[in-house]
Amino acid sequence: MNRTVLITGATSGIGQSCALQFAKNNFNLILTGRRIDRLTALKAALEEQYKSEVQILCFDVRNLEETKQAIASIDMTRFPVIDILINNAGLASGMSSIDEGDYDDWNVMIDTNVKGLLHVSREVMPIMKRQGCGHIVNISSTAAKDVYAKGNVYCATKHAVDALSKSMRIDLLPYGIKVTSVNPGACETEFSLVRFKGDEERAKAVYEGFTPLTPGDVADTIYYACNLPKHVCINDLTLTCLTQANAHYTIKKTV
Ligand code: NDP
Ligand code: 8X3
Repeated sequence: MNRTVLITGATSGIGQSCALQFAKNNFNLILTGRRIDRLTALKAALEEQYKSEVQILCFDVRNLEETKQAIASIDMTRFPVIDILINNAGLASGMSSIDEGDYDDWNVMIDTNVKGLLHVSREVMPIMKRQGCGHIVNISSTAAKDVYAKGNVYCATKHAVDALSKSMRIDLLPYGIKVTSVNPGACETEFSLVRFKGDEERAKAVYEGFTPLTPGDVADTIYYACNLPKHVCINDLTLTCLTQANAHYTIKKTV
């Protein structure tokens, strides 16, 4: 019987690469996001190319009612066990000094990265408890470990994800549920395009002069962490490209 992975934010970047990586390895997939056209196309492509069963759930993780309904609509006959939840949906919105921060940007980051992750987890954790097994992978960031100039609220949301991963690990320990925090550094996806609200030049400039992580690199690492022996759990895993030391120190080339 194939195992099942539920990936939030599968319409782009790291989430989409995870969908490919797990499908390639015969997982069944429950994929979420807000862009239905992308979800539909991804489902069709994966079902054609691989032997995976795919259910798509189109909802906004910020909306608790939508989240509850979406998780309740999982087809338990096709997906009787949710083996892995990858809490990946997230974003940065804007980049400004904290004294000039935009309230709407702050709300969207806090509501998505913190409350959205909590909404999905709160709906899935009881299912995993009933199963007596499960693995929750929270996609955090190097921004959970350090802060950088003008990253203030985004970094705070990822620090919160770090705290939630640690808390989940303690509270879920009796139920045999693994919790892993994966903390990538700069990775070229739609992340910067979203942060800079569609400004392609500004987004591209973020990755100029060095070789950032690819979403495939991050997906490989997540896949590795999800396929260890039953008694082994990676708690916390930080990965960066060769020229990044931490959230605020990246060089353009090695000597
Ligand atoms: P992308 O912008 O490429 O992907 C983000 C995904 O999140 C999309 O699928 C998007 O789907 C989904 N998403 C965003 N908001 C919502 C929402 N309200 N409801 C449901 N889904 C949502 O960025 P990345 O792949 O880079 O980001 C994935 C995660 O990785 C994020 O948590 C990010 O913070 C983290 N990260 C990224 C790094 C990077 O450098 N790229 C480094 C470290 C961590 P849709 O728009 O269809 O809803
Ligand atoms: C996303 C990467 O460097 O913008 O977490 O914080 S960074």
